[in-house]
Amino acid sequence: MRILLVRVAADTRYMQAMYKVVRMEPLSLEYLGAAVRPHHDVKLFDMRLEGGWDELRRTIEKWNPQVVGTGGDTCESRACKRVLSLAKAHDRRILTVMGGIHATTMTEDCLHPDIDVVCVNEGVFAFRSLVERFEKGEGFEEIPGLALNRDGVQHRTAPRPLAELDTLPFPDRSLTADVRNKYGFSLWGKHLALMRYTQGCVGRCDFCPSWSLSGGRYLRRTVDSMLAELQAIQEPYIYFVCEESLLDTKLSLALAEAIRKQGLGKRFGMPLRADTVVKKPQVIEAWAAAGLEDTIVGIEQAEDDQLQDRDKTTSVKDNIAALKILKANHVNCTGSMFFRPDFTQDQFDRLVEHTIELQVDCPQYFVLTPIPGTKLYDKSRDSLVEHDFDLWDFNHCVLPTRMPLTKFYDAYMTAYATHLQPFVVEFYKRKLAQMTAEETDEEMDGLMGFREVFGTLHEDHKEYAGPQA
Ligand code: B12
Ligand code: SF4
Repeated sequence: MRILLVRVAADTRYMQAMYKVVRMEPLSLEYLGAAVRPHHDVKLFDMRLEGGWDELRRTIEKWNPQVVGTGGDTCESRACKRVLSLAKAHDRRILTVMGGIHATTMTEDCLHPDIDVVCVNEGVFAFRSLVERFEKGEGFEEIPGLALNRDGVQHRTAPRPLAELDTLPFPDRSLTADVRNKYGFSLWGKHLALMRYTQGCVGRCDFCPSWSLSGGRYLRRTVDSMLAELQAIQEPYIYFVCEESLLDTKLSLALAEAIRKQGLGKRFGMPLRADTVVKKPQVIEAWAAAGLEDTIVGIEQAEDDQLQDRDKTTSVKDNIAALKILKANHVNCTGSMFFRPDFTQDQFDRLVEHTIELQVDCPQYFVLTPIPGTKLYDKSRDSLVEHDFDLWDFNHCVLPTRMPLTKFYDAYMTAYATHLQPFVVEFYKRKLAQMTAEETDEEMDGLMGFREVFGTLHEDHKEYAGPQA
């Protein structure tokens, strides 16, 4: 069968700006490709790099796929639907499939006349069975983990148990061979590959869907499987798509040691909880020796009571101690912080001040968003003020603000003045020194593009006007 997998690009200004600097390989689609190859002919089309809607339409017309699959975040869900509508407009016999985080946590929103099948959670084995049965002309009711859209009604099949990570095939990176040199993660690293190492988290934060998606479990791969995949990756920089990479001390030490011994010369980035860093400084040390260069740490808030409000079990004390350990090991910390929509100017100022006290190498700010599949969504669904999923990108307010909208977004943009702090400038210098002149120009252009969008975020709201000044 001819199968077209599409990495969507949302049309919104924020996401378009993001794709210029944050453009990671479509790992989920590479997994799906591996699931059905070599028995089927698979093409992966990355809309961020290979052209927009017209080019996608031409590709569909020219290649005439029998199956089209796509997926994305909530803020990309409208674009996903449009991809599948384009496929159906070409030929209604094409089997259209949507998966990924939005399809998993808002399955009912994917009841759409141009979507045949919705894949809930892990997709590798579901997609393989789907394609096999479609080829034979058989029904899909027996395949666990799906929602089948028929005549305006959605039927759920049995739930699918999570796959152990070592049972998954390695992602098929040859599907992106032509564009791989364009993948990167802003300042962190160009020529960057993604790799799945663990899945799940011990945290139960109310704004995060990840822990419930893994059924509260922490899944991990073996050292042998990790090494085998690592050796096949050409890129020098690898980012682990975990929720929290180093929870398993014994495994983490063994993997770091094996990587160091192999002398692969790779650099690594991974997300870590502050309390993991604090409890396991020896693991950080071992990973720094193995090439760990960057982490993302959810600092989130400046006060313990605000962290507790979000069921975050790390504390301000953990955050302070974690930053010290990371700095001692020369590991850069990208700290993720969020502004609550109901923040006052003083609360904005306090969080920014805290970022400076902590000396977060690369501060990243977001707007607290009650994303589907979270406890926060359940708590706040009656207070939503913005229902257009295009704006659910963690940068627009979808809950009521206390400040007028323009003031809120002014304060939001002003927070990024932290990037002029000497310790952030040092981070920029370290990272830009690893780039070619051309990459530096592209990166700086991209970052300036973000600035323009950030200055006018309020203009994107059609539904919510905010309180009067
Ligand atoms: C790594 C990661 C990133 C990376 C890379 C992201 C990327 N898309 O390129 C970085 C750090 C850059 C990032 C950025 C962002 N992220 Co992010 N990210 C993650 C994380 C931790 C892991 C995702 C991952 O790669 N998993 C591994 C792959 C293999 O699994 P998968 O994508 O789930 O795919 C499997 C199944 O879903 C399914 N599947 C997926 N697609 C399809 C399609 C079909 C047809 C089928 C059948 C099946 C299927 O099969 C796949 C294989 O099993 C998740 C947390 C999570 N638990 O998902 C958050 C997460 C997805 N990110 C999130 C968000 C909000 C963002 C940002 C919008 C934040 C921002 N404003 O900057 C950006 C947007 C990036 C973008 N879309 O371009 C949210 C999304 C919530 C939502 N409902 O929208 C999550 C869930 C984090 C959270 N806890 O809230 N992210
Ligand atoms: S610590 Fe991070 S990954 Fe874990 S539940 Fe909280 S937000 Fe999610």
